[in-house]
Amino acid sequence: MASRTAFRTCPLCEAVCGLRLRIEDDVITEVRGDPDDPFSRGFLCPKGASLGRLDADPDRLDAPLLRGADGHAETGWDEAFRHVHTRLRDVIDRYGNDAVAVYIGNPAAHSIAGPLYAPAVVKALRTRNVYTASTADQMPKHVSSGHLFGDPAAIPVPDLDRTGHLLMFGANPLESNGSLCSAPDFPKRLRAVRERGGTVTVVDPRRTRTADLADEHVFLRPGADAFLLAALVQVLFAEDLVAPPAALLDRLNGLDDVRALVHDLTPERVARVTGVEPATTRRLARALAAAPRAAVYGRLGTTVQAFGTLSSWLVDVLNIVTGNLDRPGGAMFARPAHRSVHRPRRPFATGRWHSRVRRLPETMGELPVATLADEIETPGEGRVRALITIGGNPALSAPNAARLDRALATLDLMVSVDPYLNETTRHAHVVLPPPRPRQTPHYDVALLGLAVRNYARYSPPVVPAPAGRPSEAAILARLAVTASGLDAAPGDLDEMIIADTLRKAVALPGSPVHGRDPGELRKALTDGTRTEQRLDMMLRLGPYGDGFGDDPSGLTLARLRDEHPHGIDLGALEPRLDEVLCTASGRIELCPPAFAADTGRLRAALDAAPADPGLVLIGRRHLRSNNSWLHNVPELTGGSNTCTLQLSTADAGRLGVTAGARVRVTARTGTVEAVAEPTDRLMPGVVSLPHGWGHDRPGTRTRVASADPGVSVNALTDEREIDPLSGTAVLNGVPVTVEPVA
Ligand SMILES: Nc1nc2c(c(=O)[nH]1)N[C@H]1C(S)=C(S)[C@@H](COP(=O)(O)OP(=O)(O)OC[C@H]3O[C@@H](n4cnc5c(=O)[nH]c(N)nc54)[C@H](O)[C@@H]3O)O[C@H]1N2
Ligand SMILES: Nc1nc2c(c(=O)[nH]1)N[C@H]1C(S)=C(S)[C@@H](COP(=O)(O)OP(=O)(O)OC[C@H]3O[C@@H](n4cnc5c(=O)[nH]c(N)nc54)[C@H](O)[C@@H]3O)O[C@H]1N2
Ligand code: SF4
Ligand SMILES: [Mo]
Repeated sequence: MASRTAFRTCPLCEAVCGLRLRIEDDVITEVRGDPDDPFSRGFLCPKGASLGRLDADPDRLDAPLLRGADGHAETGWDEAFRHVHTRLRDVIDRYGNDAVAVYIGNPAAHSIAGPLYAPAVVKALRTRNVYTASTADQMPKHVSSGHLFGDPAAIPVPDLDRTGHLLMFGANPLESNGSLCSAPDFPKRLRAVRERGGTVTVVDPRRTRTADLADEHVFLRPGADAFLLAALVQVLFAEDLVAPPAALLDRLNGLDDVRALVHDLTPERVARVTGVEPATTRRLARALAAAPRAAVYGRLGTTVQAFGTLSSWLVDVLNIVTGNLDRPGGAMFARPAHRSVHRPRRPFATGRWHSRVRRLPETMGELPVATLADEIETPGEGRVRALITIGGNPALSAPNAARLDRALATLDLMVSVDPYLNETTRHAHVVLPPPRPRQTPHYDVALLGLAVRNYARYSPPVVPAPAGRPSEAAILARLAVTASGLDAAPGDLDEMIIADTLRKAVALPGSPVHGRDPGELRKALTDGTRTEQRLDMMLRLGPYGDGFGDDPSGLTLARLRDEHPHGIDLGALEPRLDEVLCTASGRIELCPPAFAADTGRLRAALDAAPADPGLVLIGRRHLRSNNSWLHNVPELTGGSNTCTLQLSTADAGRLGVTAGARVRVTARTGTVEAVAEPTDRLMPGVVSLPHGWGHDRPGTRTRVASADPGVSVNALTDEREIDPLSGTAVLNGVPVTVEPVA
């Protein structure tokens, strides 16, 4: 048996760990952490360890599927694309471009193909109906950064390895391995903060495993982050603890506006909604101000809630007013190797168009996934009749997903680029499956800009895809060409993108290729596939690149791949605010008018808060799970990874619910039944269901997942509830009732 070792990045979560694979007869037979990866240094979690089993999953699709009267049947690639072409043209000709919607899911952010080719599909369709998982996730952070810094992609990360004080809101990296903060072995990095004498504080309605590791855990009512964060800012101003260094102050507009805005949001006033003792709030604020190197970090708990944008903004307000933005040990901007610092910038704005039915504003070219069902169901001009999904499972992941699931069944055409026939893709008329992970190249275009060290790694495919099997990049390129209606080859798309990028780069003063001939530069890109050539171009134009010969020792794809197969460490994060800032004023806009206006809604919610808010539901992530699609790997199922309703022991006693009993959970949108798990880890008044379950639908082909289906938490979430500034779904803090099942 031919056995060899291969290296690649784990594509499963944001921690971007390096893997060492044993390959026998072209199959992955063992997965270890890559000890020579300078960033992950051999770390591996159970999900990464099971990549071989995921890769070999017999339920993965090996050929395109066409839906007929008797369900889905395999077909050839040409036949599948002919079908897409004919039916897509038909919808566009009859109803116009906006009748075709796109939904791009989470795995599209964990590949080369997603970031480099999904935008081309969107562009080719010329539709306003663009949806992604971002509006069920991190969009508030983009909107916040867009307004504050001018660039929605400029999201500062906590400088984990150097901070002396970490204040975390709504993040559970011991299960999730971190998000909007790529840090392999996040747990070890957190422990190290304490080992070097620093402190870690976790603010969460649930005492998580991350909270266990912290110095302090503070219970906070779901959805109340903005109130607590505003009170922290208020204390800093009131106690004269606001002291940004002169260099930061010089780049700041709106400091006094923020002071005025929060002046009355005292710890005492907000305590009735936060559930946090005023003395605790004051102590947290003082400790943050006193720490020489501190970072505030907020994640999913702070974004998928009614005040997601205000919370995301106030996290950075705290980092800025305490002088911790853009300094070692504080909140810093990564400098990814593939993103040129010389690029054309457009002013950031949201609401450049609105959704048809609910008039919700566009953010980053997207409409809220919370309104996709409205756009499919509501008659009239511009109604969505066709949907293309790329690596997404909105039939489980979207708010009120049960409604969306029903709506998907009514589409004239649905096309899914996805390796599984699951809850979403079962509705697809055509399923286009990408090859297996071992046959797929990898570079983290989307995640390396959020890493706690500057780092890059390229993984070529470990084994070639079978003959005739297109890569995901090739599938998306062909889909883009098909959607455009142009008579072009998929490779023409790459050529157009390369030409366009080079043309802009040579025109930009300061760029390493300013003034050069784009045709000559194109000729220098000879390495590998066209996808690899595009990556080579990005790296060479990037901050460590060779500038197409300008700096002969600089990075190229060949150098990264051949000389650094375990990845390259490009150093600790460095201050780079001036490189990042691109607001119209050239300064940080600390108090954007839209955010100031939204504090009116915050105050109204404070005044209207009932004395007894009843039970509210939050989500939960398990270490051996990944959103909706790892439940099909036998090694990862069972044990603690089960779909139970957690509730506080106090509430369980009050409701007469014992461990293992069945309970019925009811919200405006629906009802589910689950097994109860009373725990002292949840604050009274809060219940929790993990997300990504509900694998009991007919017509799917995920046999392991279907055997232990669980229930969908998104049968209970409400598509009407969004954070208006970002269109992001409110997935936490959902009002529910719980009763024992007789
Ligand atoms: N094992 C595993 N890893 C994953 C995933 C997975 O499904 N499984 N998913 C990946 C994805 S897509 C993402 S986006 C990341 C998410 O990464 P994290 O943000 O770390 O994810 P969660 O574990 O959902 O943590 C959110 C925390 O917020 C708390 N919370 C809920 N509501 C509130 C609130 O209103 N305020 C506050 N302060 N806290 C609240 C929850 O109790 C929970 O502990 O994880 C990624 N990694
Ligand atoms: N109630 C509640 N809802 C939530 C959340 C929550 O915490 N609570 N979390 C939200 C968050 S953070 C997120 S990111 C979203 C996720 O929402 P989605 O992205 O819609 O859902 P996933 O479960 O990540 O689905 C991934 C899909 O991609 C497919 N896939 C896997 N690998 C590949 C690949 O290589 N290529 C392609 N093309 N497809 C692939 C899988 O088969 C699956 O169909 O869910 C959100 N929904
Ligand atoms: S932490 Fe994330 S990237 Fe690392 S091995 Fe686990 S799933 Fe893969
Ligand atoms: Mo996510």
